[in-house]
Amino acid sequence: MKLFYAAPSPYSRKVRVVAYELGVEVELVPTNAMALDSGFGLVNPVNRVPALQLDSGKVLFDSPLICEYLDVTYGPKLLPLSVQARWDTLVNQALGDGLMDAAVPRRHETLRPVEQQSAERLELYKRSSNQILAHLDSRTAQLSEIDVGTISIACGLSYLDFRFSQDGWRSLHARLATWLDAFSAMESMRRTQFS
Ligand SMILES: N[C@@H](CCC(=O)N[C@@H](CS)C(=O)NCC(=O)O)C(=O)O
Repeated sequence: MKLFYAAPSPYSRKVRVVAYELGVEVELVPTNAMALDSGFGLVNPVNRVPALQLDSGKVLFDSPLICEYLDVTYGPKLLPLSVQARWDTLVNQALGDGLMDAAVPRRHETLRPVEQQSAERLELYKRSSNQILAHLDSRTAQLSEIDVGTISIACGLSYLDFRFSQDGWRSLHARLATWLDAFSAMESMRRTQFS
């Protein structure tokens, strides 16, 4: 199996951590999805990383779908089978993805020339992050399992450290920061650090 990924992509990291926790070996294919001449659209028509190409040639994309495929095929381990726990895990995954969905476009916005940046957009991205951080901080005690949800949250928070440490989210949400530090000690997190 080939995983088309980017080292700074939090969605890619989520899938890599899930694969590691499941003991699945994937061939990593570094991919710059943003390059207009990459040809990556022939692999993934949505043109985003991560994308998982199975040995059959079939390509799966969108990180929640890839994580579900991996857990159904090599688990179950990271997506609970009982209905209530599964919903809780999927909600947590959506919260982690929500952090990424705000932080990744914010990063792209900040890379544009200053005079072309939208102050309103930047504010909206920050608001989304801040709301998710406050929500998670009040629920840190419930983040006790290692599953797709907590992996997504950890990757989303680490991405904030990677790109926006100047926000100082750690000092505002000390419980969540302590949780992330403990989670990040796992081998799967240490082996997939952003670069
Ligand atoms: N919902 C997608 C989001 C993936 C995504 O946005 N990936 C970014 C990199 S972090 C990307 O490939 N962007 C390229 C583009 O938008 O052209 C997922 O969960 O996999």
